[in-house]
Amino acid sequence: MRDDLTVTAPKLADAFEARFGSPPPFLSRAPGRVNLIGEHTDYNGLPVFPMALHREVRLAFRPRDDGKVVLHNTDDFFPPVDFEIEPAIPPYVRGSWGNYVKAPASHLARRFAIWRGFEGVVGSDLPPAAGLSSSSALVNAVGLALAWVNEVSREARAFAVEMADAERYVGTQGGGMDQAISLGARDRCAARISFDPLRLRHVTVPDDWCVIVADTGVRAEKSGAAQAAYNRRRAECEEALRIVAGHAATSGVTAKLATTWAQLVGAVDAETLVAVAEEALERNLFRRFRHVVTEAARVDEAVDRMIAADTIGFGALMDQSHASLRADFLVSSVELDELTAVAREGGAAGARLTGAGFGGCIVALADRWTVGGVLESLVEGYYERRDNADRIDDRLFVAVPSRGASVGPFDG
Ligand code: NG1
Repeated sequence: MRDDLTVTAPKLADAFEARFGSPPPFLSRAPGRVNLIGEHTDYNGLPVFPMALHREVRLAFRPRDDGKVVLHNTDDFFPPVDFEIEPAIPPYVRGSWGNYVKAPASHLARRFAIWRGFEGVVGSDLPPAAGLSSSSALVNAVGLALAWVNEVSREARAFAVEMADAERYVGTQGGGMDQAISLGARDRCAARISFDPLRLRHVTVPDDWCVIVADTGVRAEKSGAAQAAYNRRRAECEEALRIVAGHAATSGVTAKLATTWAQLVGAVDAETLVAVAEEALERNLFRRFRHVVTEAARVDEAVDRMIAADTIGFGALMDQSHASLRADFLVSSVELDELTAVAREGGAAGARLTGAGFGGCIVALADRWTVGGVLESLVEGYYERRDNADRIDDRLFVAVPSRGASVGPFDG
């Protein structure tokens, strides 16, 4: 059985000292995230609306005088990694956690000619492969440690673009949401993130909102089968865009040919676009297209609902998002559908899968009066029924909107 996920600063410092013989001088940390709405839109250059979690990856480290990276994990399940920094670092076998360490090293060596390595210990209280971006948090924490020891600029937005690029080393053609929110989040806020250029609009989460995260317990390893499914969705979206943009231009719906989703969505309202797409696309591509266009519209609507502290309205958009991800984008699962249904029955204003899907977590919205009932329903209606209620605090928690990543002296 895996170790307790909690990694306190003293525990991390002890692990470092036991390994390297003196206290750690530096710490980098990067939070995971829960995406409130806007799924499978980021790699299409359309907005998303996530918030950073209070759960994070923490890395205690000290610089080396050579180009080696030596990194131990507080969880013995993950073997130590040890490699030389160079512009094209050969990856470990597919699925190794060490590839998320090599990803920023390889990228920063190529982009900024970094040469100095570090040694350290990393720990995390984020469940892995659960759609909470543990992978991007790790990439960010390692990237920040490398930038720190090599004196590379770490301005959040520019660094997020680099880290999004860096993570593609592992083979997933992801968008930039996870790296951006993990680096750029503000305390107590969610952020509407738009792309090309990357921008974050911070929106305070109403005080009495409770964002519940519940893990199905089914891993969605994006280094495994889910990676191919994810990359296929991305390719389908590109093809759907190309066909619909062509059709819209030749039929006079747009004045000129749109080459990006943002141009197309900016030029024509969602309803008209869906009608054009229905004529131009075969059934599967049409469903992918409809999800992307309607989800982008829901993101902007959701930002307004949050500003208005309209819990019911925001929840309804979450439900619509889940329905669209299930029926049109085909990334839900029996467990995700069941967990969202139990959350709604327990009184949640809305619930949806969060992250890429294929397993992992759901996010549900409640307020301080309904949260107790929702949590109870989830325990009784899902976890206990599946005999899955051990370590419940790691599977089911209320997320605290938290600040983005940082790096500096260990006790700083
Ligand atoms: P997960 O699998 O939840 O970390 C992935 C992508 C995001 C985004 C979502 C779907 C990576 C690192 N993350 O998130 O960019 O596309 O799926 O909205 O590839």
